[in-house]
Amino acid sequence: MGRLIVVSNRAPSVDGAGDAGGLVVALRGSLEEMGGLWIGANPQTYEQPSTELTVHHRADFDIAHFQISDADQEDYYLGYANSVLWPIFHGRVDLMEMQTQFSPAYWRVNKRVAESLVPHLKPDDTIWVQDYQLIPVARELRKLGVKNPIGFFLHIPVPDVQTLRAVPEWKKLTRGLCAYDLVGLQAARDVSNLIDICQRAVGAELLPNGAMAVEGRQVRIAAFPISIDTKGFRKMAQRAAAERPAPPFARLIGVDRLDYSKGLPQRFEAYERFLEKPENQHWHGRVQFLQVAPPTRAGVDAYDDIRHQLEALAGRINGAYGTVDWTPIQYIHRPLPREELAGLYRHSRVALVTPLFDGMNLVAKEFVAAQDEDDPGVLILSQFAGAAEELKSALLVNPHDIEQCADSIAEALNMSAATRIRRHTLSYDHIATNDIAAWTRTYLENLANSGGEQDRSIETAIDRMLNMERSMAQGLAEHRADTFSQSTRSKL
Ligand code: ADQ
Repeated sequence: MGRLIVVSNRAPSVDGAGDAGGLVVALRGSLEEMGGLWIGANPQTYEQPSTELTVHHRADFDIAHFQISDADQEDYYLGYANSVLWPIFHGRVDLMEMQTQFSPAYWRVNKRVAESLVPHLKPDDTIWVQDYQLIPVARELRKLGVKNPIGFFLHIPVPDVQTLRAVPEWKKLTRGLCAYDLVGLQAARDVSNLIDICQRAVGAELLPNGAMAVEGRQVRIAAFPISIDTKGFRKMAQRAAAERPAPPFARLIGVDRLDYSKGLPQRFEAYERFLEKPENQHWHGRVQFLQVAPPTRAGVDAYDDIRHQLEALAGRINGAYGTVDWTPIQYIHRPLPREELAGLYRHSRVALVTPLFDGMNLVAKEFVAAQDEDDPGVLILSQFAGAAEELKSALLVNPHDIEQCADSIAEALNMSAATRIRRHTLSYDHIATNDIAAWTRTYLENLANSGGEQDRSIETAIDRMLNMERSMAQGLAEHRADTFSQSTRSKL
């Protein structure tokens, strides 16, 4: 078995600090077992970047850095990746900010990453590229004659074809994706969007075995919903919660990077509406909403805007409803350590995970993992998070529907212990089986079977999509029936 070469925008740190959580936990086992190399941008930028990788040896796997220039950091990373691709892939054409130098920088950096990688490759290596910053890497590697299996995983959602067409280079991006052997996506909805895009952008043909045929080669597209170290997170939450007392009020919690895709203003408005409704007055003074939202991508205008918007909303809510003894909303604008977050989740009655569009959303899974199974909290989850295809026993909401979200907060706070336990058990059992180790294993097995002649024994993109859609429809029906019977009960 050859080595695993992971390529991502950021590599783990050389000293292992900050490994907890995220992809490192997911991939460390495979990197150790297969012998591995993880390639990512050097956190420092350079005036004259070198074209060679600098390799560092860690006990578990090697890390190699590529260098990018100060200008490329602006144009490739903050520019094309985060001001064009991020908004478009999250359906926000209105927030796309295109400048002429962005797109050349994106392809230039990706070409350089491919060129710097080639001298380090061995014929039996498997390459796994991560996320939207690096879509063109496989095509650049193929141009350089690389025949190794190359996989890609997109952590963010795939928009519909009309939205993607707003990017002038939409066909070039699609061709880039088609140079991989296996494109892994978060959810069934993404698979169906990407199949449509490939057909329209590059005339790809869907084969009976589920692969897409493009330009004389085949690419497989399938959903591999990412997950967490469920049991590890649960233990951490138990430990952390034991160290501090539960709060004297019912806590609602939201934990997000401060990003416009996360639906934070709508969430604040829903909480405000919940407080405003006469039937919820008895919760005043007995509930508190804690929102943790550290800044990201400072310098991109859309992020500065959302920050100001939230500060104003938090001030408005506290000003209108707060008393000397009660602060209705607590807003922390910096990251918290994972262990502390885990304890806070466990001591919360409700989690508000209400993105407008999200690849997966791991906070939803972390909240479920952290709960006390005998007295669990309730997850309010946006139907537009990839996680909604799996966590069907959550209270699913449309984050744009402020009234529905406000009512869901009341429903969650008033929910009986028996219903909370039943809903939590369904979600927990799902993520206990489908954890991060299962994600990595399934993806790599499928990638191993994807190169060259297609192996018909693996589940095809279409099979997966249809199965997920079927179970999604069933889950929604169950959820509706459950919601219906509860609201009927409460009216009787
Ligand atoms: P993100 O958009 O960063 O990731 P998400 O999955 O919610 O979104 O969070 C990733 C991690 O960051 C979680 O482990 C979470 O605990 C941590 N985190 C978030 N907010 C935090 C805070 N305020 N303080 C400390 N830690 C915080 C992208 C996609 C997602 C996809 C992931 C993984 O946008 O849709 O789920 O990648 O594929």
